[in-house]
Amino acid sequence: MTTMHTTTLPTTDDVRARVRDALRAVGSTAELAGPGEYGLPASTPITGEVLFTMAATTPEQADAAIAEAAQAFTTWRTTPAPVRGALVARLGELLVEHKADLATLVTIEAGKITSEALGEVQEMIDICQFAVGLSRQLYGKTIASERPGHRLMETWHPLGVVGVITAFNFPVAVWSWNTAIALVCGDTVVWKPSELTPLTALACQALIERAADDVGAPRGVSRVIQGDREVGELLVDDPRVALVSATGSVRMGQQVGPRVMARFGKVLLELGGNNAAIVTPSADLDLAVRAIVFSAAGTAGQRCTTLRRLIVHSSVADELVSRIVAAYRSLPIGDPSAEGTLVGPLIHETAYREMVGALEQARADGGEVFGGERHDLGDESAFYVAPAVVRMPAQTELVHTETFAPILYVMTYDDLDEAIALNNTVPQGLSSAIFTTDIREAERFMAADGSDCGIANVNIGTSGAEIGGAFGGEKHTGGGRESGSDAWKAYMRRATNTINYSSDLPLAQGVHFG
Ligand code: UN1
Repeated sequence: MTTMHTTTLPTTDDVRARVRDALRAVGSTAELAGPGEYGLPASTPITGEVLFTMAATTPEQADAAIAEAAQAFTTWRTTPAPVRGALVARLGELLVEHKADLATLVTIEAGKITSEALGEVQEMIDICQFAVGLSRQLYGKTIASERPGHRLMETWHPLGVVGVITAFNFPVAVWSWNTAIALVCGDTVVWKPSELTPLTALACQALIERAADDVGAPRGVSRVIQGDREVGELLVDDPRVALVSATGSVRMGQQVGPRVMARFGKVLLELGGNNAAIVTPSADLDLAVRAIVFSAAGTAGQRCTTLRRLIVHSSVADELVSRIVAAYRSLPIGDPSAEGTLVGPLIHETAYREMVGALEQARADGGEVFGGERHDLGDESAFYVAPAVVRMPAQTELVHTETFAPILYVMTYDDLDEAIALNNTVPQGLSSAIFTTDIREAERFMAADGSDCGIANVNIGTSGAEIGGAFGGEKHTGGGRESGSDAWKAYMRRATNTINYSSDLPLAQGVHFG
């Protein structure tokens, strides 16, 4: 594949200057030192180089951050929810004002193209608006009591400190999904961002502190701690942290989940995906090709919702694959901050090595690989690759594994039951889609014996969900739900109240006692 996009990469010094400007604009006063000075490097996949270094949070500082959040909780939990909403409303305003600054940092740290980086910040603005409305809608139920003169009801109360652990690929949106909802629910937050994206975290922290100052909320409502895995483990093991909401790999979730549960903390896990789309003979192929290319090659294949498997009816497979390969050939690959680029870099060399390894295995399994080669843009430590399409003879063991890179495996089917079985026969259960104009097929896909994923779409791709729905998936994806719908319930505790307004004491279930 010979996609040529003639952007040259910016110099690392140029990228550094953009970071300084963006951080200054959002009001961050964080100290940034040169490479080699401190333990926590801030790099960019655009050139693959270290931009700055920062001091990682020490265990003592992390302890103090959790203590501050726990202290803030003692007043925040009784602050009326609509007043809490005012803080999130202010955060939303600041995000509107600084949308471009934050998107610049997302592009620099995560390598997202500008449009997708702006979209990620828009997702933050959207969740803030949702959460502000929610701050007046934290409804409980009133339930019919079996006893005369009694009333049963549910009340929802804040949980405590929420530990938020996020991944590099959505360095700001996932923090905001958790934080906006947690704050209106009366919780306070301590955030451990990916060690690959410390700069965007500094910017978010500056904005939430400004918002807190502007509305008179304690800064302790939202703290950030930075560093590698050990720093995150402090949240996982701390009994003051009531809920750990973690986004990342299945392996990470397998460690975090049991550790939090062992101390009877709550967990909300949003882990790997291995998302498939079924393309039926009745599908609108023009629409399907556009949706598939965005879902599979967008964000250079580095979303948890990225389309990784295509299950195509054998009657349309050849045509569909050749149209996808042709579309892939025209995708401009290069500097994600340059206009017109559609595919930016992989996050680091390890991601590239994993992609190469998966493609080698695919060939060994009898797969036919289109694309996947590295693009040399003059910087050895940056990893730009052409997205790959692989026609597989079967859904092998390899296809059951999530490789966080732009590889789309294509399998064929003849019968819809077989296609749905292929969709479901992977350990992960995040997102899925069907392309069809046949209502029976669409409904079947969404029925109880259809897709087993948390997201099951019709005639749109697997990625790019709106914040209004609950986001998350089943099986190895972890079962958690974040952002919209009633996902807020995971951030609160429920009390069932039975109120006796009679002067008798009837016992439930007809029990007589004395
Ligand atoms: C993720 O990749 O962790 O649905 C989140 C989407 C985005 C969120 C992805 N709204 O693709």
